[in-house]
Amino acid sequence: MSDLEIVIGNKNYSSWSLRAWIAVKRCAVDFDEVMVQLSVPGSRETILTHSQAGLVPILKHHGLVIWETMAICEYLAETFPEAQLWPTDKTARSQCRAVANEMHAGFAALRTHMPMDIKNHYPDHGRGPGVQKDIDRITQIFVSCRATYDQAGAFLFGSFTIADAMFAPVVARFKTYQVDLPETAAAYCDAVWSSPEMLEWRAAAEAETWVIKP
Ligand SMILES: N[C@@H](CCC(=O)N[C@@H](CS)C(=O)NCC(=O)O)C(=O)O
Repeated sequence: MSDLEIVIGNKNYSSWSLRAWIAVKRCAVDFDEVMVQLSVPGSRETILTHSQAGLVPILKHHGLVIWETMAICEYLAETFPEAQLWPTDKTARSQCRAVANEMHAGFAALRTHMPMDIKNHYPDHGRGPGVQKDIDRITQIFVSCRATYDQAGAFLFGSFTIADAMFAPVVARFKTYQVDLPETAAAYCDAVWSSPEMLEWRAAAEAETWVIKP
């Protein structure tokens, strides 16, 4: 049993859980995982036994309970600095924080009309009002970050950061709903999609049998 525990929802569907989980994985420390099956009778009551906010993900460490994905990511970055979850360079860090927070606070149309559903493929679905505008802005972020940090590695700011954790479920949505992207943005999505952590999460999502109807 580890002193670090993450409470998450179904891996096929819970986009916020994926963000926090992938950040924990990048810290390369032992942790326990508790899964709460979402959208079944009793889900909310079970989550409430872990956190009064009633949402996953939740991180627990030495008796401390942290809810909200960005707070979890910030705590991980402070507790495990060797993981370099934020870029070390101040300029890059400011931009990384900006895009990570933009994701956390925005893109409601994309989140509404293209819910994460990792193991399925819906090429003709999800193009609801406002979705293309969100896709365009996200594409702009991907292309601009890759243009700036191309030499430093395959992720938005070179090596993997909290920004990549925040956009990991967006990459999954782009795969499920077959969103056409310019070459550099598509290459970035492939880098996230085929990263070891994402492969592990995807395999677990594929193995789940629960179905949540939109
Ligand atoms: N603002 C929260 C959002 C978390 C959230 O909405 N989690 C969803 C799952 S992805 C949830 O717990 N839903 C409760 C439920 O489906 O019962 C965060 O950043 O962590």
